[in-house]
Amino acid sequence: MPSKLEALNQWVEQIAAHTAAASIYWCDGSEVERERLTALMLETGDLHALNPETHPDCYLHRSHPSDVARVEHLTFVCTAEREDAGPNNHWMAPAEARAKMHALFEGCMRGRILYVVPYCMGPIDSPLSRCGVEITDSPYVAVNMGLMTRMGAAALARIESEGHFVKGLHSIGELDPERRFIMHFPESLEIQSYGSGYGGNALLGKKCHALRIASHQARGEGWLAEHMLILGIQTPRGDTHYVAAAFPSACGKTNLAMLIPPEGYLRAGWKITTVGDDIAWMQPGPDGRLYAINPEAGFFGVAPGTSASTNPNALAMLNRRAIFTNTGVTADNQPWWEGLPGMPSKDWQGRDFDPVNGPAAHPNSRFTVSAKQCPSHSPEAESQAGVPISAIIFGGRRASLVPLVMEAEDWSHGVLMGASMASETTAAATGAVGVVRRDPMAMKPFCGYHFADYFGHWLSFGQRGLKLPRVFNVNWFRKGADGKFLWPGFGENMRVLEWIIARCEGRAEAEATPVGTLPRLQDLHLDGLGIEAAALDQLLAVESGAWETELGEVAAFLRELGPRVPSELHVELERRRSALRERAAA
Ligand code: GTP
Ligand code: SPV
Ligand code: MN
Repeated sequence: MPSKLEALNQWVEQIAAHTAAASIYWCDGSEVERERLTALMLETGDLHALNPETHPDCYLHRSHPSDVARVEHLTFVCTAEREDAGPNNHWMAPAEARAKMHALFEGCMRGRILYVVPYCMGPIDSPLSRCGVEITDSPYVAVNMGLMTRMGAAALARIESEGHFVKGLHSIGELDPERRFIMHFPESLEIQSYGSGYGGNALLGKKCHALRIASHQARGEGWLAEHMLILGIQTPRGDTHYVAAAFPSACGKTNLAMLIPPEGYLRAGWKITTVGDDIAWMQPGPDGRLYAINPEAGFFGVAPGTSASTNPNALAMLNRRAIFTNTGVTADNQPWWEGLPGMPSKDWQGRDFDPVNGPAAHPNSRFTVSAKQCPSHSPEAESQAGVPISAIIFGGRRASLVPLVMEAEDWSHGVLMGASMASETTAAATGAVGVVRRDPMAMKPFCGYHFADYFGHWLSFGQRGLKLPRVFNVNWFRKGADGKFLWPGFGENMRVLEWIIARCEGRAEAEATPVGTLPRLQDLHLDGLGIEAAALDQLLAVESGAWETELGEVAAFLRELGPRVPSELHVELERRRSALRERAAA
């Protein structure tokens, strides 16, 4: 008997029969197993070994060229009532979705091994953690789940003792974009994904479980499942503040989570530690503060742009025991992407590199690696209770308008700030890149229920008598007239974090504006930064007219979400709009 849990065995048997799998393999998460599956994939060509001297135990996976990113147009939330999924999700009636998926899965694993992947999102012994089982016919998915989650025997033991788990069913199918769907059934805690092997579509513990399903559960249970990094900031006085930050896909979470402070800060005794780079589950603790865990155990990070100058911590963790997906390679078989020194020899499709074909690495090429390999990895990532959050930061890619940093007046204003977020689209999802769209709390692709209800859930935390974090908004991506970024970003973002922490400690000055409270130039620590005064003025400017237009668009966006939007949010927004009008008139 593979498991002590009869319901699990029965489900596996039933899927194996329906998909006509050749055999069933229960993953135990051991090192021997990882080696065995890796050897198998080297044989089938799913993986290519990289240079064993420079990159021991590192492999390259080249995906199908049409299967390189999340597919939001093929991702559905299948609630009984259409309204519950909201206008922010694609919806399909559960019965229709089940019938469609039943037909696709029928016989799809003929000749293939069915892998049973038990996993735990969060530390194995934490009451905040949740478990799932993914059935997949992809050994690449099984091995990636081994890096990204607590996968195997310990997770299975927890599932057996709890008696319930999120059911995830996945097949790469034919990798045909016409036969590709990612279906979520939040009301019965099920996920069915067909036709893609790409991360967010196929590693079901990540976006499907830890965000879409978990956000739905969190609403019912009074907690938050968010698209947020978690980092620790140790101050020269020796205390540590934890910060959670929501930026949309490919907008800088991994980079901020692993930040190395500029030299002067290091000398003064500042230190950054990494708890997570993509997802945070947050819950009020007994002291009324919000406590966060990172449900993941690894990083599935964007490769292009990762370099010794932008993210040395990431580079240092990627020289062993890592999987690269859709990067290029150098002549001596090292992984290569735009931003690294040297030259590519082959591109992400395995062709001889030719700039005519575009970049050598796919813009959404990624690495998978255990979080423990990161030099800034925080031991608190294993904490059962999670870490107390002092500040929540929202941010996006905005070439204009949005200042470098501002603080919300209070929790309701902070919720409005998050709900008002917009950002340029990136290569993390298929479709146009660089188009500004509304992406509230960086959850547009990931919220498993109606955004109006989601905003209401966020606001409800303000009514629970909690010691909530302060809320901020940042923008590293403001551009000047020459089209270049005004702010150097990366390690220099420490200067903004310092002000944020000082605000949390009640030590920093600022100036209130209708859209948020901003530091004045003298409130930021800017020595040695070497950017022009005019650029700094632009980065810290709040232009009334342009903001009136922006908030008019936010009002239209909230109206489009319909009558379920809490009136408190409308009131908060109108207060800001009339203050802007008064300011413009003055
Ligand atoms: P997902 O994994 O898709 O959720 O993305 P992420 O939010 O973790 O994004 P990541 O940190 O991987 O950054 C994506 C891209 O933005 C990379 O190419 C980075 O080099 C770039 N980037 C990150 N931080 C900064 C910054 O401070 N300034 C600038 N200009 N670019 C940045
Ligand atoms: C994102 O797109 O936000 C990611 C990568 O973090 S994926 O897991 O593929 O969704
Ligand atoms: Mn993400």
